[in-house]
Amino acid sequence: MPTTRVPPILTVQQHILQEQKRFPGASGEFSWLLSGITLATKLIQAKVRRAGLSDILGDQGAVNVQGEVQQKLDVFANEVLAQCLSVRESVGVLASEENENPILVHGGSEKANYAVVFDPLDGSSNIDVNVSVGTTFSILRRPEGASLDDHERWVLQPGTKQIAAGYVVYGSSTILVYSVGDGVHGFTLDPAVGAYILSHPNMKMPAQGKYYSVNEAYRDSFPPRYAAYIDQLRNGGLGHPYASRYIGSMVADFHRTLLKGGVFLYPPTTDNPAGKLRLLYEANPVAFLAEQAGGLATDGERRVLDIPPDSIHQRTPLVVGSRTEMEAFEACR
Ligand code: AHM
Ligand code: MG
Repeated sequence: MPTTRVPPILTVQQHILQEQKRFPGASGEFSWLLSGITLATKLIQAKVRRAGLSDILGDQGAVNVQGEVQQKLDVFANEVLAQCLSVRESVGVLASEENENPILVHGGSEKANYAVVFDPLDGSSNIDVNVSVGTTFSILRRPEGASLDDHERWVLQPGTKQIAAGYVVYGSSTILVYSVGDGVHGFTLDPAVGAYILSHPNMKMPAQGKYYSVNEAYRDSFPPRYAAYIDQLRNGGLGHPYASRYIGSMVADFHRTLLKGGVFLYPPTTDNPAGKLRLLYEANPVAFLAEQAGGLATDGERRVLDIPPDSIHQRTPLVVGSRTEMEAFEACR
């Protein structure tokens, strides 16, 4: 009698338990912490999927710390992540794009060892038009000797200190991509069973791609180096003329760059001389994943992961992508 074979299934929870062996003595707390993120992103994606059917589209009528209008979904995503993470005892500090100051959780429990920094819903301008948005996160260990109420110190660490980072794209499917510094792994949410299943093990960015990704409308206000670089990409200087793709959600633009290669840029502009993207919860997770996948990330002058942060919502220019495109950018001065 023929038997039905079930292909091997690895959920993100099982994967995290395996990866946790890299943290001797972590005794389940790290996987419990990450399960807070997976639960929250499942709740967020459920809301995103039904956005047009419930009263969740549009702005909240408030402005966040960046001076940006908060969308209702921004606020929902922020609250869900804060709730799911603040019941994990190992989490001491949370910092979010949507909150001016870091939040101390558990009133400062001695058992708390980690800070989680996140952008709950990246690509807000795309929410109302049914285009991909995402969540980015970065996990940092409590620095040696940092007191429980010195929460800025927990968070203001360079990207090299991230012990895990990742993102979720709420796109045509929901994909979670994360790394604990041992390669990059992608999990697709199976909506029928509500579990993230390993679909992209050990992701590697191709050494060269076909696309560059930048908001070219601002080109006249980029420093001259960026315009020269884009010209080089367009005119075949790297072996072939590049095409362009720009979604306007960093997570989605980066996800394509990770899978297909190429380069994503958010340069300094006249309106945003330090770039628009935030170092701690946007550029750092993406730079960590890019390097883990064989790519590179720079602010134009320095490796992104080496930038010492001086404020929680600090912005940075970002150029991230495949080796060939990044080496060409370095050479373009
Ligand atoms: P957000 O976190 O408020 O959504 O802003 C970040 C987003 C990125 O996802 C995207 O790369 C960028 O803003 C797009 O900005 P622009 O419209 O200036 O191209
Ligand atoms: Mg955002």
